[in-house]
Amino acid sequence: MNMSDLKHKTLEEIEKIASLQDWEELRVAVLGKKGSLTLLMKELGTKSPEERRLMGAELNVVKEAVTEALDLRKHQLEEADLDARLARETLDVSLPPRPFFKGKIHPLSSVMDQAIHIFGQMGFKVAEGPDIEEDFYNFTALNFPPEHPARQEHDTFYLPPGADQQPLVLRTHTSPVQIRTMLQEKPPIRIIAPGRTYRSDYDATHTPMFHQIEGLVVDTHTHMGHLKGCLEEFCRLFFEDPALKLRFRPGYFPFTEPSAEVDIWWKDSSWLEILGCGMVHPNVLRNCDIDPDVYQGFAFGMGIERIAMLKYGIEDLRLFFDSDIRWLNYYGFDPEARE
Ligand code: 2NL
Repeated sequence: MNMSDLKHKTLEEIEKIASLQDWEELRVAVLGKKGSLTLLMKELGTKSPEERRLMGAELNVVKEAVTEALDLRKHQLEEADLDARLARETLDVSLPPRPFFKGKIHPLSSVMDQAIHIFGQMGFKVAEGPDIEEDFYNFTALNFPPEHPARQEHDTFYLPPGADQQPLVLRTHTSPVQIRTMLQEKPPIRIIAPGRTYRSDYDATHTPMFHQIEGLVVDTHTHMGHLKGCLEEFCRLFFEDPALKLRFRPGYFPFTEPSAEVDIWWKDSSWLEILGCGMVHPNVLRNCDIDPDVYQGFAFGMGIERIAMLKYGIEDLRLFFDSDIRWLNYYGFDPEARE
């Protein structure tokens, strides 16, 4: 077959290719290792220089034309393939989505985060400490007398003493975190201590594990006005009511003097107690090597469960810890929601 016939025959065949598979077969038959054009190229070596020059030039022209025709046909076949697929595959946008389950943030975690955020904006830093505490940090340093009822086996979870024979307890409040901070850092101190706390109590309004946030400010001119302003600001921001009314009643804690209980005026109907506070007792400051003639402090403590129940109308404390996924789905918070 002469060169011109080969060219026309091949171009005709390319024109007739109907599938990408056929295309690949033809390419191999023409341009592959043993393809018709390849073999002709190889034959050049056996020709005289004169013939080689003439045939070589001709062959190159044929190869170029064939290659170009192959490329074009491949492109056409791919386009046709895609068109066929687009016509065949349709997307039914009316199909219902598959159900998917998104986790929720536990209301206690959310309330804790909210409180930390508010106090953070006021300049408080978060301090943390161990859940298992030494008796000294949990009671003694906080001016609890040895015979105080809270120290009784009955109310506090005691653990076998540690290596140094110090009695160990599950902390009954987060105050020991603040004792540790006062022993380690010099005033001015402005911290909150959020975390788990434990008391041997279980009924409709008490669980053996619960959560607290305590706050502590120690500086040279700290007074009750600062305490009242700080708590009023917190309560108004937390309960999202800029006009929320607060009432400070006299109270008693071994670690503050004077001490106060704070109530908020709730839903135009009644006073509700939400936290306790006071000026840090001079004995507590002394126990932490802080001179009460130079420094004063205010402190407060509140139960996270309590303020969460009030804010979100959660009726039963025990539901917080039942791990009922339906409850969590209802009362929990969307982790993707942004304020
Ligand atoms: C409450 C009352 C309170 C404190 C906690 C505190 C901590 C130190 C020194 C002095 Cl280191 N006071 N904490 C003070 C007053 C009240 O908690 O009803 N908590 C749920």
